[in-house]
Amino acid sequence: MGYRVVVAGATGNVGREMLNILAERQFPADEVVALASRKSLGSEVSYGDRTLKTKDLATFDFTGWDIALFAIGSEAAKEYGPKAAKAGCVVIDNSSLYRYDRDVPLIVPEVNPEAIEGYAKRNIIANPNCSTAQMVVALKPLHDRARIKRVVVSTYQSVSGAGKAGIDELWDQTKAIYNPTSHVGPSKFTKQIAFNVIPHIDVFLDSGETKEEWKMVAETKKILDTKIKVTATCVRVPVFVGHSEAINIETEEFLDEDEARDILRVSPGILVVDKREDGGYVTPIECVGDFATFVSRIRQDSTIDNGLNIWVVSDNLRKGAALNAVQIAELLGNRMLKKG
Ligand code: 11C
Repeated sequence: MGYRVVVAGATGNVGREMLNILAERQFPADEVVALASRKSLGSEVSYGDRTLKTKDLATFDFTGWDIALFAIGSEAAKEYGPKAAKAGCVVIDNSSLYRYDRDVPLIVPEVNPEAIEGYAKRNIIANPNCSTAQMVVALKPLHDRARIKRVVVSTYQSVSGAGKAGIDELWDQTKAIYNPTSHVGPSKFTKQIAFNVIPHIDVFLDSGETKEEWKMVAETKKILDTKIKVTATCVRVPVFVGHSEAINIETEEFLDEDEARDILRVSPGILVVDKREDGGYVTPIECVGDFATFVSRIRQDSTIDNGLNIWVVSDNLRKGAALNAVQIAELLGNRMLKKG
């Protein structure tokens, strides 16, 4: 006997990936339903070799369903999260709404799987921000070995992090640059994204940092260790899929770069590609469609006593969103909601 699984927001980039990954990983589902808002109602989505017709999220009865993967944004999660949870369906929510709630576990299965035990307080589990997820996967094994004190991270985030509108804007602007009769100005982004980079993701906070930067700090503390200091600069780049991060790490104990590479090579969810030669590292275009978090450019930072630099790349729609959510569902199934 398998699970009855809901995917809400099934027509969006993340929702579609959730369906793909449930099928690819052969998640033990007896039944999968795809939900969408009224405006996408009736559209069809793929689930393995099947096609599902979307149903209405607004009128859906969650009673009798085991797990709901939400890719519907904070506003909708506020309305439908408690409704599903109350009906006994465990919600795995990809929005930021519940991430900082003490009674909601925020989980990256390679890092803090034990947090799943707290799921029943609200019947809701939060999925982290994409830039945090891939970073903590890489930091965890290094922290276990040498205790990380401080992290300085600069991100290079793809436009798919801003949804379909972000993808369309990069595509349309790029084409328009080659066509002198057309012009596509900024709309989803604040400045031209084609052939440019923008040091601004999400809203500005009073501190001067952006909310995306704040999320990397707050979420790393909640998932990995409250004592780790993180400072982030988050930048949007003209890449369709795949977030990259240049991470500087200061540890309490000395960690040699060769040992760090060996540790990362055998750590869950990580693939090390680190040859010190032309092309001996991973770029975002190569990580698209993959499950792994890739780590390259592992090297000592000799400006401090215990410093390392690494380059981390992952598919933001997968490890940064849909894959992590499905891994949480697997964890929930294996440890808490056993069937059969
Ligand atoms: C971006 N990281 O690249 C964002 C997208 O809190 O789940 C995901 C936002 C979030 O724009």
